[in-house]
This record gives sequence, structure tokens and C-alpha cells, in this order.
Amino acid sequence: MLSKKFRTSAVIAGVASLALGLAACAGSSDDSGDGASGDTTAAAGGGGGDAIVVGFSQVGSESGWRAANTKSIQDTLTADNGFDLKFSDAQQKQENQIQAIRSYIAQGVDYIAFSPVVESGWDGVLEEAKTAGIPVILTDRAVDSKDTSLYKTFIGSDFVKEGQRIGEYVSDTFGTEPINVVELEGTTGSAPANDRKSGFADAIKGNPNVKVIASETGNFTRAEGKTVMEGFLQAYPDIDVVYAHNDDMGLGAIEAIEAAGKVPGKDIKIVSIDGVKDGMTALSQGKINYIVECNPLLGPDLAKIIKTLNDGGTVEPRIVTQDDAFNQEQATAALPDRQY
Ligand code: GYE
Repeated sequence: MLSKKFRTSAVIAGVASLALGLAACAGSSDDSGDGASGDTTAAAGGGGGDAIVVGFSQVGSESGWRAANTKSIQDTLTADNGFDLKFSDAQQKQENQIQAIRSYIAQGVDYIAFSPVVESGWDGVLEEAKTAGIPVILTDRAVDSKDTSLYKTFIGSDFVKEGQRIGEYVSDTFGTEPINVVELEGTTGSAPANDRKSGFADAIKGNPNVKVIASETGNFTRAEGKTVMEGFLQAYPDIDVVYAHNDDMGLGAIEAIEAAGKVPGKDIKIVSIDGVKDGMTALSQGKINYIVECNPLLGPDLAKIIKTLNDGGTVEPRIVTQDDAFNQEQATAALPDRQY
């Protein structure tokens, strides 16, 4: 399985023992589309019969970030690469994820990987996986389980740091005079919503000019981001800055601001997290003012982790992906080569 042309994703920091040369290349098949639900199973053909069976429970199809993340995983954990991937979309519902994980346990898969929609409530099903002897890998989002033996590793971004970087930018750039900030939060109870909120709050707390006057969930979707922003615009006539926990909600806010006859990026500044193509395009057009990146291309590193474990190796318990940040000029320069 090592004979393909490989391209390293270069997002891992702090990986101690991953073997080199196992990274899978990013493919270029069609986008998985949105709204897909239920299970899909890649045929085990081409793997010579001893493919590694992986059950992956995805959060949903809520954002551009998620579409890129799903594509990265599906393009990497392929039969050609030695995997038999069972993939399911939980449509942002924890009960669907628990059901999917139980079904993977019942099928006796070799590994379970999932991106937990919320942080709490996983101990029971993770115990079941442990009892069945199936290693679990957390991708993208964390769980708050005290027993860290319930999973092998957690690979994903540092969401607190992302929120801090946004907070520092807002404080330094706009907070030289008194400003009113509204916050569009991610899915309630999710690790990125919790951490991006606390990181931001931490970064602005020393600057009395920066006031968060309202904060509500837009569930990481464009449609809900727009609806919540419409409500904010009606309730608060003097909003200076929107802090959106992801690009999609920021893009929804742009629509609401324009519909209210104001100019996004000028009359009301917007800062967000992710760095997906639509967000970066809006940034290069001046409609968004600043974006902190969150890399969704976790497939190659997930494949490396599983192959390492499968070969009897060990992996670090926490693998942090590296993220960038962009202003308007930097987004314009980065866009032509952007992969997602
Ligand atoms: O920022 C958002 C997505 O968990 C990091 O989930 C991920 C977040 C991402 O819906 O766009």
C-alpha cells in the first residue's frame, strides 16, 4: 500500500512517532455535496482483502469547513490506500452519532473515528467501544471525558487560541475607541463554540473599550447566522463588529447587513474563523475584515495515525494542527492556491 505518490499535508505539530511516508495524497474527486445522510461504505476492493475497516461518524454538513473535512477523509481513507471506510453523517445530532458508533461496534470495525458534535455525554458509548477492543480516534472536536484511555488521540486545531487571535485583532485594530461587538456562536455545547468564546473573552478582557453586547448561537450555518444577525440589527442600532465563530455565519451576517442597507466590512466590521474559500473571497472583497484559519484537511493525518496504530506504534495523545491568519491582502494572495 505504500506505492502511491504521496503528498504530506504538513499540518501536524508535535507528532512524536508517526512513520514518514504514509501520508495519503489528496484526491480530486467531486465534492460530496450537502445534506447527505445515512451510511455509505466504500468497497473493500483493491485492498487485497486485509483493508483496515474504519467507521467514521461525521458531525453533519453544516458548513463549508465540514464539506472540506468530509472530502479530505473520504479522499484519503480509500480502498487504494488500504482502507474500507464506513461513513455516516449525524446531521448535527448527538443521538445519531451514538447510534452510528454503536453500529460500528456491532459490525466489529477495526477503528472508530468521529468528530463529536458536543463535548459531553460520550463516556457510555466510548466505554462500549473500549470493551469491544476497538480503538477510537477523535478528529476535529474534543470530548470532556475525564478518562482519557477512552480514546487514542485527539487531532484538531487549538480553538481557544483561534478565539484569542481574533480577540487580539479586534482589541488592537478596532478597540482603540469604544466598540460594540455582537457574537455569533457555534453549535451550543460544541468544543469550538465553547473554546472560541472563552479565548476571545480572555483576549479582550484587558481592554475596556471592547464590549460584547449580545451573543447567540447560529449553529455554524449560514442560514442561522443570517437570522440571528437580522435580530441583532433590529435590537441594537449601534453594532460596530460581528465576531462569527465560523465563516459561514459571517457570510450569513453579510447578507443580513446588506439587506439592512449597511456596508459589511465598513459600517459593521466582521471577523471570523475557518478560512474556507467563500470566507476568503469575502475577505479579499473587503466584506470580512480578518479571518483566523482552521485547517479541515485532517484525512491524511488520520490515515497516518491509524496506520501507525495498526503497525503497533503509538501516537501522541493530542495532535494540534497549525493554523494561519489572514487580512485582506493576505487573503487575496492566498486565494489562487487555496485547496478548500
Ligand atoms: O469551524 C465550523 C464547523 O469543528 C472546527 O465546525 C469545526 C467547526 C468549523 O461547522 O465551520
